[in-house]
Amino acid sequence: MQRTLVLLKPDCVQRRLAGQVIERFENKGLNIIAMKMMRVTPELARKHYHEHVDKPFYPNLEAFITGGPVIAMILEGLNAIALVRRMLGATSGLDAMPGTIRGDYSNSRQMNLVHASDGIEAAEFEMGLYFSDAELCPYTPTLIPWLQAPNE
Ligand code: FUP
Repeated sequence: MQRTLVLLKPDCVQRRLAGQVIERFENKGLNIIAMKMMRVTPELARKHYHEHVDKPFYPNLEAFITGGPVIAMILEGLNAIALVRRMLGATSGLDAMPGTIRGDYSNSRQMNLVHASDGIEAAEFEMGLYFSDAELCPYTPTLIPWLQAPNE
């Protein structure tokens, strides 16, 4: 089992797509173990996007991510980090395959609706940025035996 940090970005909230996106994660069998609506501050944006802070597109990215509420979640599941990234699709909605979240709903590189951690280290770092341990509500879902056979 893995955990990953997912953000429904301001465009996702403003376009009323949060329910449809969350439904996709639930349908796949992922477990929501933390969720909250919040505003990303410029300080948090700089920490989250520390790899991009010096890039020319960063000021626009910061204005976008701080420009409206986001919904932050921690999703848990089998191979969840790579799985959620595949469900999102390529970074730009113009390149993402149909059937992926970005491919189905986004036409933009910046307004690509959803963020998800891209590796184990990033997931640990980002979960710590957005949530305290006390905000996590892990539980054992009753459908676990119906998601994967015991010998897989
Ligand atoms: P991803 O891991 O798919 O979220 O994408 P990246 O880490 O490459 O980029 C982080 C965010 O910066 C993405 F959500 C999109 C945004 N971005 C731009 O706005 N312009 C660019 O030229 C590249 C990335």
